[in-house]
Amino acid sequence: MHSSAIHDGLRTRRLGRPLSLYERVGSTNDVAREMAEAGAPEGAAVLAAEQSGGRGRKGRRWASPSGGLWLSVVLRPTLRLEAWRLIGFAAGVGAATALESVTGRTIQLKWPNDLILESRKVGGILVESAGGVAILGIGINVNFAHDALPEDVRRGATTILASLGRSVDLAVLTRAILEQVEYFYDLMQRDPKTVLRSWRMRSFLTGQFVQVSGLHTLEGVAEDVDDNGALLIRTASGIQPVTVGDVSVRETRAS
Ligand code: BT5
Repeated sequence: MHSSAIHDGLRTRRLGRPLSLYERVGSTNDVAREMAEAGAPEGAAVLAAEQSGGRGRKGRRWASPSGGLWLSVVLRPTLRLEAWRLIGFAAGVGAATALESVTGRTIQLKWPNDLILESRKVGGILVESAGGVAILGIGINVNFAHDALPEDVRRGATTILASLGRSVDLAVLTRAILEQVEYFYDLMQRDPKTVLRSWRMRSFLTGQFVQVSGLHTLEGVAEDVDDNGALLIRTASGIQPVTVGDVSVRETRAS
């Protein structure tokens, strides 16, 4: 793909300007970080056909075979530091809106950063901040078969091709993502409550009995996400806000 395939008709002011395309990189977040250190403006973006060292949170591996959408964007937010954690929520709402418009399927969001299609993970978001810059990474399993994923992630994961039974146009999807993420990122700086309201409407966990492993392990019913982006869990000893951690849905409530 040539970058003009994405640029032609791109309706953003900053995101994707410029956009660098690569066949294969280690991690697009590392390439974007280097671009930011060399002075790239807010919105500069990197898209790779394949990543050999894609990563998730806490250094976890992110499988990135050819046919996926592996994108990173340089952001230079002028937010209070506490508000930086909302970047991932704005990006989640934007990416979900875009993916939904291109596929016609409902996309949910699983706290803190997963895109969910038919109860399985179809994408993830990784925000890495340092030195006044946030690198926003978005990964979506698009045009590759389910068995192109490593065996240990298959059970909880899906791809657009596997779910729809057809490919989608990556240039169209990339454009939609840049446009929607820009919209919700800008909205977040003016009106974070509205972004969080949109996030809650897509929440996969709300009402489910979950187990959280983070600083502490706890179990309870996921109630809501508060205005700081914390997940609220109703436990036997009351509502507990969770700011970091991983959540799994429990099939049955432990008695
Ligand atoms: C994430 O982390 O979900 C964030 C993923 C961000 C990937 C993008 S791609 C562009 C940019 N460049 C990068 O190097 N990264 C970003 P986390 O919540 O920590 O989830 C990681 C876990 O998801 C792994 O431990 C696996 O269990 C599972 N996993 C790995 N690859 C997957 C895939 N392709 N699809 C679904 N699940 C996957």
